Amino acid sequence: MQPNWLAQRSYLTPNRIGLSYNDKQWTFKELYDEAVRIAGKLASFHLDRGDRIALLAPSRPELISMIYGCMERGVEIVFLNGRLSSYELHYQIQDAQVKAVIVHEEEQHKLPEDTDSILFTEVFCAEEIKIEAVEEWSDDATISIMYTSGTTGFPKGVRQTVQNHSASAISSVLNLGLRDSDVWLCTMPIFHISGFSILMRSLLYGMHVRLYEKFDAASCATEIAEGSVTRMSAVAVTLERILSYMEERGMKAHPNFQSILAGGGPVPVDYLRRADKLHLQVVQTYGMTETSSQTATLSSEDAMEKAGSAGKPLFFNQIRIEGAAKPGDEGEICIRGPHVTPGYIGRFANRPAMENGWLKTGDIGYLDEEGYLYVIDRRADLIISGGENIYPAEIENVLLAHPAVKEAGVSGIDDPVWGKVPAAFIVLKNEATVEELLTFCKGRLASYKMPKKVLIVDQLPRNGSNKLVRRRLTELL
Ligand code: S0N
Ligand code: AMP
Ligand code: MG
Ligand code: MG
Ligand code: MG
Repeated sequence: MQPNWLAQRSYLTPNRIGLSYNDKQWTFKELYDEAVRIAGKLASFHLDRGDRIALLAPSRPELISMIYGCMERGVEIVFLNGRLSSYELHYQIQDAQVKAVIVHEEEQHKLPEDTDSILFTEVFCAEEIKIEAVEEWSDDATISIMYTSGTTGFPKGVRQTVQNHSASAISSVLNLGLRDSDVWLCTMPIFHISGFSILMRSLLYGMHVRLYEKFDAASCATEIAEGSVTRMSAVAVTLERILSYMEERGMKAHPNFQSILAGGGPVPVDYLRRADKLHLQVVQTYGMTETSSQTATLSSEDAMEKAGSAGKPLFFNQIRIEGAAKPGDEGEICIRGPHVTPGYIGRFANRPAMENGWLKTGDIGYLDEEGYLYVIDRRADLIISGGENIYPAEIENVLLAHPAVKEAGVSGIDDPVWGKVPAAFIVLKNEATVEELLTFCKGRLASYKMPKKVLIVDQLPRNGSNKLVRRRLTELL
């Protein structure tokens, strides 16, 4: 058991700032009092402990209030990615069997038409029912559920428990350190673990989160140069935008600023060199939804010598390379630790996340002589575009549903802006234009998943057993 984090944080450091947004700020006591009020309002919708809801909203203070209110009430939160199509959201809402979808009015239009939803304003204006305070949380209670796309094209809902989040936050701080003056800039989507983990760290450390609704290079660069924030999380694309902005204006990182935690995909080594010139420390990390964020992290003093590495495991975590006999041998990266999810919900509820206690990530990598991890290839065909994951099968399934399409294969191609983007290779059985195919995909796929190139071909590369060989698709370009 653990004490209710919201109550404990408010009890320990009531007057510290827990959140700021534009020119407004809130203490941990204010955040907790609001969470208690919202928990009472949620009760008036018959949302009880252990129930599951889905949440869709922009990253604004009212989202944070709603999240903390849900945590206070003890309801499991399924985070919906606001970039997804209504078709994709429909799948997740159905799969998660949620009791309610709570949606910010501005994003209601993104939901499938038949969705029964509760608006943010309805919750905020509801009658507050007096409920008994929950003093303790059990370690295996699920706080959050995030969908991560899968090789089959069917995304899996990953459970993230009290233990997962606390283990992750504690490991992180043992590695990065903490000062009273730390302020973590959060521009990452809260519906991804890259963003939500910042809130969990805030509650456990008593740390101020500076929230932005959207990533904006100018504001980030200014905060970094002024030292008004001390940490931030980024993916390669956002890191690059900050670097360019600062370089163009001759800006340097303020000595108060500690580091940028960069992950969600590989970070080009050249960015680290550019960051160094701006006195900006970049800490590379390897993490995922199934591990509630960081598993391995490379300290900035090792950044140049071990360029390209994702570092060593955090204190409670272990990394093993499947089948590797000696350092340098490549194989599947397997992870063990208290931060690893106990498993999935919905249609994957019966599929264990771990094998003999180890999470098999599907990523390929190796450990060098000193035990530094190098991630060399994404899990089975995964395309990472600007930190958003895309599985070829998701796009292929949609294309195959078009009456003119006989076969479809999707593969990632290099892109100067997003890192990788999807390209589709199609064999037709009836006539259709590329425009028709793209229009068909539009309502069904998030726009970042739309194929950036579509090629009509005579046949797709297949192996002896007639299986599509995605890696050879780009030879058709
Ligand atoms: C890069 C971002 C900020 C780009 O968004 P931006 O610039 O705000 O775009 P919009 O104005 O919304 O849209 C304009 C057009 O651009 C398209 N678009 C947007 N994003 C993408 C994309 N990623 N790929 C391709 N196209 C994109 C829009 O569709 C729109 O096009 P049209 O006009 O055609 O509709 C944004 O993408 C972003 O925030 N990316 C990061 C997402 C993220 O957080 N990923 C990490 C997920 N992984 C994890 O959470 C696990 C790892 C982890 O925990 C971690 C990761 C990083 C750092 C730390 C950690 C940690 O361990 O703590
Ligand atoms: P997600 O579950 O959506 O958070 O995606 C996690 C995936 O992103 C991992 O399984 C890796 O494929 C990839 N990834 C995360 N961090 C890194 C990194 N530092 N280097 C290379 N790939 C990474
Ligand atoms: Mg994912
Ligand atoms: Mg951030
Ligand atoms: Mg990702």
